[in-house]
Amino acid sequence: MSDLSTIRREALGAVEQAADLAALDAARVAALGKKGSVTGLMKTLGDLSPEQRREFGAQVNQLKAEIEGALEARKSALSASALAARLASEKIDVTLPVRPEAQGSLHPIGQAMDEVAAIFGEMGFTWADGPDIEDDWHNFSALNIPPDHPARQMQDTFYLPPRADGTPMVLRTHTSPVQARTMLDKGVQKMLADGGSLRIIVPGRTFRIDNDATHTPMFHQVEGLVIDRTTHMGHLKGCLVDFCRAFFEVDDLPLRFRPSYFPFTEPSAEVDIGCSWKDGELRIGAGDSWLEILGSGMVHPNVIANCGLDPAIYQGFAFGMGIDRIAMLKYGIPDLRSFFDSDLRWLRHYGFSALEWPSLTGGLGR
Ligand code: 2U9
Repeated sequence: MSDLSTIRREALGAVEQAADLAALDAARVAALGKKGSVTGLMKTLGDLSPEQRREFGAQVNQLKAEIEGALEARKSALSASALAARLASEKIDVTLPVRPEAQGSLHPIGQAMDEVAAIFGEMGFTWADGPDIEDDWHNFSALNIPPDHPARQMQDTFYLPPRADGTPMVLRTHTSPVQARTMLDKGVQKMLADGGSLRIIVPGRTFRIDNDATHTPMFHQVEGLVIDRTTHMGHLKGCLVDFCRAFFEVDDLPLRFRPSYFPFTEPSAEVDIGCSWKDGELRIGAGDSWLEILGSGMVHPNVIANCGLDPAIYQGFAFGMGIDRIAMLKYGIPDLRSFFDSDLRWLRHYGFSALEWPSLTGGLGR
């Protein structure tokens, strides 16, 4: 009897004190396992008289059931507290702000191109692309640049090995061959014949043999072209006035159109914007100085004819500007060559958010 109550106390105590599932299993084995204390009591039953066996057997069975119940209860308690501990330690605060991700930025030249595209996009222009490597006909001849023109000279133009058929090849010296290719396109010619207007801008890389403080051998241009039956010099002026005021974000920006000469336009005009200098700093807007920004003109009838259209029917204007230059002016970047150094500190300083697309309504710059 004293055995029974000692075994009960020890077995239930071990169950109660088990701090984890492993300790609980050890308590189970100690009482109910093959060599356990309760199992040991079961083994003594055979030595008892039938009467004692009935009475003592019932007590041992009851003890066994009691221990099993205690084991089950302790097991649920331990599992519940283990779960509670895990829930507490793995808690996620969904209200915390997200960690900042390292993010790249847009190069000022790409930004300037996107801003220019946003402005001309509002005026109905689409973005046209073409190859960096051109044949001599699209880069020069189509544009009314004669064979002896200085721009064709070896010192100015990167010549590449000729094509298999002997055609001289160049790195394009301007984006103009893209306009020529567009005018030659049969679908575009049909659209014009049906009474439509061609309005494209051509942003892209251009190449000239030139390398000093204000020239790099690779630079960027945006050119534009409008062709239909009625577009005239007044449209050219209105379009470029609107563009310059939108791009430099100065509503009353004065513009000056100066007569000029390009082989591909007649008449031609260079466009200056008003500015002033104070303590060596440039301010764009009405002032006592002028900055040259654009070249422009009415497309030369020879160019219209070279590009497969009848100059007696079609006319229009074209313009061109250096993107690197207008980006330097707008963003206050003093050195042209820094654009192409790939200096990460410079890029972080002058770069633009890749997630904010420039628009006239949403804002052009940062
Ligand atoms: C076609 C017809 C006409 C493109 C034009 C300019 C004037 C011009 C320069 C500005 C500075 C180039 O970046 S720059 O060096 N461009 O002044 N470009 S009109 O005229 C065209 C082009 C293609 C078929």
